[in-house]
Amino acid sequence: MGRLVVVSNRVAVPRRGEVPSAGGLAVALADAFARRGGLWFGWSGTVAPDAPDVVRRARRSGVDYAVMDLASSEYDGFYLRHSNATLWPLFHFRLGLMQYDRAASETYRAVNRRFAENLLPLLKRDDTIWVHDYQLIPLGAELRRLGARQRIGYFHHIPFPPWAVLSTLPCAGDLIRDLLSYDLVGVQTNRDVAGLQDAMAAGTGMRVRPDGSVRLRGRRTRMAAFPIGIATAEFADLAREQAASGETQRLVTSLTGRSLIIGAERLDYTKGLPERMRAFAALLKRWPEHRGAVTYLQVAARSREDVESYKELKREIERLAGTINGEYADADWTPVRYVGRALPRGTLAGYYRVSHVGLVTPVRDGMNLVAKEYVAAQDPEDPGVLVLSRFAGAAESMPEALLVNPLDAVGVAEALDQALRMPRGERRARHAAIFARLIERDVSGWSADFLRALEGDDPLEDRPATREAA
Ligand code: GDG
Repeated sequence: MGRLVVVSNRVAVPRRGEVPSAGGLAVALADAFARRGGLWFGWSGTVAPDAPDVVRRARRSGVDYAVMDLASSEYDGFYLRHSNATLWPLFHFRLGLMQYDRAASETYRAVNRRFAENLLPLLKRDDTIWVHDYQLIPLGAELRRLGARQRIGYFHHIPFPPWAVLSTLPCAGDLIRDLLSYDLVGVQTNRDVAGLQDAMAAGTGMRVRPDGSVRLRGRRTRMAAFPIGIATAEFADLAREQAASGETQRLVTSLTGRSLIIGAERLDYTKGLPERMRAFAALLKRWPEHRGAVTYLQVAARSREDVESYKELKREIERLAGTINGEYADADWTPVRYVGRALPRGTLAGYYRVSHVGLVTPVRDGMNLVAKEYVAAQDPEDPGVLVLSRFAGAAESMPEALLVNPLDAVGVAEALDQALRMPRGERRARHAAIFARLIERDVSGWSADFLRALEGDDPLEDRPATREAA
């Protein structure tokens, strides 16, 4: 078996002796790297006015890392503009927020070409290459252009919209044709497979075969769903330990017996934060018995602050939190507690465990790992209730959560009211069903499934589009 070569936009090289960061891709790939060794290639995170075109190498815990810097103009065109202000809103169905700039789309392609040129000399003939996410869609095509013959797979972490949405991007045809350079294109859910196949058929005019593949000049590109999971058992252990910590107990004491609703995410307009604040306000307005009886804690980690729409979002959420508190607070009760920065992973795990409701209501999300972490963190004997947007990929495998439309403030408020009153027996039954699935389909299973399919021993024809639907 050859090496695994992973390419992702941002690569955090662990410091010497440091354990790779908990959560994220590092955990998902740890098993595969440990089994077969490998190389992780991508952007270092450093921006320099005229970044020299060099690749820096490091070896940590059996994994080779190779990273390159971006020049300021590349960071602007490739990252800030085309990736974050064009593709991110487009793939999340937010056409009103999408900005398009021809020069930035050319820089996006040029950076993908430079990634390919720098990666090619590091490759061995029997490597398996796994490319991650929308910043790098053209990378497979650029590698093929340079002669790469290895198996190359692509996993798309965010939603895949149908052609009617995707085609609003002037260069959509190029992007969809780029996908034909991969042997396998993985997405999160059945809904995304449908979007991808629709875009593939309409954008290229090619026929999608019943097995979910297309063929072009002797290459077969397969398309299937691989719903990403979390390190379920580890997160459950972490939450159990942290619940007893002084920090978590301080939170519990501060609630003075009130119920806790919790939300935590990157501050991003896809996560539905203003909509969620309005839903909480609707709960207090329509069900006065919850006034003074429930506290809503929202953690919003700063993200992409160089992009204008993110600055506006931050101001809007701060205004909404202030308005709700101004209207409903008492001298001894603040309805909304807003923390505008990231908290340590363990702290969040402990907070999830002592809360009564997890409120996860993105307006669109590829999967949403917070929903999975929230369920994993609960005490199985007395679990909290997950209120989840039906537009998160996670909803496809969590029918026992209270599924809501995040745009319907009153509907979300009804679900909150139901969650706050739910009897313990029902909470336990709903939690047990979801938790069993999270254990069965955890993150190491996800990467193993994808690689098995990419390397050919898994006939996708023999199974439904997602195993979770089986
Ligand atoms: C993309 C897709 C897809 C959040 N706040 C804090 C914190 N987090 C952690 C969570 C979770 C991770 O960040 C976020 O993952 P999500 O899946 O929720 O969202 P994205 O960052 O948008 O990720 C998404 C994912 O890729 C994987 O394929 O599910 O749909 O958009 O692990 O716990 N961590 C800490 N402090 C915080 O305040 N430490």
